[in-house]
Amino acid sequence: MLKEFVESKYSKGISECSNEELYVALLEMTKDLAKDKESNKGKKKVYYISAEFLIGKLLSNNLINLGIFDTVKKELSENGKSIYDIEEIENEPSLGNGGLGRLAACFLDSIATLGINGDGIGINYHLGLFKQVFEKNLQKEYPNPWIDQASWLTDAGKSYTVQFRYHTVQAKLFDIAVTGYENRTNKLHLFDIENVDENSVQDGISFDKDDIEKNLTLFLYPDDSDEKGQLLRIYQQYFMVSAGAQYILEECMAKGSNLHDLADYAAIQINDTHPTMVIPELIRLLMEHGICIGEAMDIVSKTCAYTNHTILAEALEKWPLDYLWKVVPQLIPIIFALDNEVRKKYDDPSVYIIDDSRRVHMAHIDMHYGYSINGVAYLHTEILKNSELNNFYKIYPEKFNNKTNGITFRRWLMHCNEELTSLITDCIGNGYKKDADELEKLAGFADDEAVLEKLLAIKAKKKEELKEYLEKTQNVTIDPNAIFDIQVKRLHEYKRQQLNALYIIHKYLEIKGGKLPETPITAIFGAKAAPAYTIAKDIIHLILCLQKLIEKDDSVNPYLKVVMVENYNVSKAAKLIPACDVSEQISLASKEASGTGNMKFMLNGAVTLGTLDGANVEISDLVGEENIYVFGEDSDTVIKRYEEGSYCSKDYYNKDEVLKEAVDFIVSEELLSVGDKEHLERLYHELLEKDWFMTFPDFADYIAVKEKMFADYADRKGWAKKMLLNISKAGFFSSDRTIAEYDRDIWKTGC
Ligand code: 26V
Repeated sequence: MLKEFVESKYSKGISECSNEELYVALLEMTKDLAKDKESNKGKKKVYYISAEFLIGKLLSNNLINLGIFDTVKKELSENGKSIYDIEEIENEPSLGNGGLGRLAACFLDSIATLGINGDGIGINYHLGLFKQVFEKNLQKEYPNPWIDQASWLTDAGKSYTVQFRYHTVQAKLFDIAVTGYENRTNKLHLFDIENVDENSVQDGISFDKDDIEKNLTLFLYPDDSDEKGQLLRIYQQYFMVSAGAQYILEECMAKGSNLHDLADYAAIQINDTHPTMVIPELIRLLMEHGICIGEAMDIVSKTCAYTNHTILAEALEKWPLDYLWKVVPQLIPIIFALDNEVRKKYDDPSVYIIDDSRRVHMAHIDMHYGYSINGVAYLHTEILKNSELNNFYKIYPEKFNNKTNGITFRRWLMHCNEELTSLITDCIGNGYKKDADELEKLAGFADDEAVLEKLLAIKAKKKEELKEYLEKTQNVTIDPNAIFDIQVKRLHEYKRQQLNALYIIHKYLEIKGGKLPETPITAIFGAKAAPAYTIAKDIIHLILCLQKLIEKDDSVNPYLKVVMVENYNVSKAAKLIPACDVSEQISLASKEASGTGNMKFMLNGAVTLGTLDGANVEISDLVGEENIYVFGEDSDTVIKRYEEGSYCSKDYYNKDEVLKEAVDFIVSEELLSVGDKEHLERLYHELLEKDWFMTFPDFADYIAVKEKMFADYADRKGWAKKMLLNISKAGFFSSDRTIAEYDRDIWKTGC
């Protein structure tokens, strides 16, 4: 099939083409095949609107979904070419920060796979998230361009006018085909301005934030620690929702909507608060179509639904009214009208949209004027209902619902772990690829020695592959016989990479003191820190310093290694996750809304070491206590301690010698000999004087449970059984299940 395409495009055979030529041919061929599966079926459409879609590389994913991956792979290899080499040519679009954006990408895959009529709406960032480079044991940020001549973007030939106070821009529409697994093709609509200047970036990732007409879609979430950054973010958000809303209305009207019945044609899912301005913008546009404000509010309230992805107060957007006034004055009267309605009905200032400091609470707009409010894991939704959003829950109990996150098995099993996919298929057949619940059947093999042996052999192979990859890309050597203990996710204090680092210090000191681990340990990290997040960058510095210190100490490195993977992204995740033994999910209980990495690891046969937070709670319930290692205080204890304001990290430090020793090591002579005083001292003081995310109270338990886990690892059969049971219970975390629930309870498309 590829042969004919290549011959007509290049007038030569596959074997004579370069990998670059083959990549372009495959890209074009895939686009054609995807187009054939586009569908107009369905009156009602879901519009999943999100500032982030962390789609990652698309070639193999699309080949799998179109059902031609194996054929293409074979055809290439018969001609001396490798699909894996060709995959490397593709630039990774980093159009997201982390879990939230990756979730949106998994959801698009599942929406198409389930045959639901649903598209994504977002922004075509030219440089996406920054590229992380380590220099002098510190994170440095560089631009990360991804759009080449040949790309997945298709110019849709449409544009919409978006009006700002001081600028008017054209929002050009580009589409990316979203292939469903053996099903229809949907679309990801990405809006862009016409004249982005990719070369205007100077010195790392700084650029002129005033030059809106050139820079609006240049970067994903540019540093918003200052006013200009925040204004640019408001520009980006309004740009996305205004163009998106115009597109939605146009499409619905073309299908016969008279706009009064918009809710019969559209369900708009607002992914976190970034797209919230779609609510006042739709009202404004409906009014332009002659609908009065009262009815417009009503129509929009039946069309929009909101997903909350965090309980961290600092992450909930509150835009100063003055900033909105500077960028989108046309929305101000509508926002006031929305606030007035709320004030008429409720006496409680905590549910007002505009607060006393003239800040607009974006989530409040969503909750009053959306018909559904969902959290992303059982515990998260309970916390929203009972504490964080309790005032809203009291008003609108019927709007609250839970939709535990999920991941697409096409990327996070079939693509990243072909060997495991084959083993599962040999055991239980192909059905689980479309009906993830069928994975349960695997539990029937828990005592099958041959299957357990094969499972261990696959893990060993993936570890060997990771070793080779890290040697090639980062020039570090790891021991494939060590326990691969992996924590990969954004760097944030609440995720507590610092707790893992304290364990490493503790282990280092033990080894120095002559107490050697039974099995060597390789601790692997991957994490980007927000450019302006000082302490997060200090934690990266600490980990890199530990890596250096241990690397050059031959008395320690046969037993313990640390590797910080540079520029952690979707492609690297696909290499790291299948090779993992121990999945670190150690956030402070109550703070991680769900997590989705935890699910990917589980599906690939890693065993979780975690707190009872986010979806870990559900993982724990499903696999049972034999097959997960839980430690730390529970969310009720943590929430209570915050309420009391009673936490004092020094009390723990003074009481616990082992903890004190580990913390003090951060500013020891040894570490300062490889590290930077300012960074290490700042982190040391932060922990000792604040430790806002309470690592110290969980330290002793973390060490005890981790030791138990490592001891259990030595019983290879017993461990393999845990791996198998984890895989067998992962079906619940398929995003197909999540999306089926969204459609059943919220969107009701009837597809
Ligand atoms: C954003 C920020 C921004 C500024 C300061 C601190 C801070 C802390 C957290 C966040 C996260 C915002 C929303 C988000 O990305 N949530 C993630 O959504 C995932 C998909 O639902 C979920 O699995 C993660 O647990 C959740 O953190």
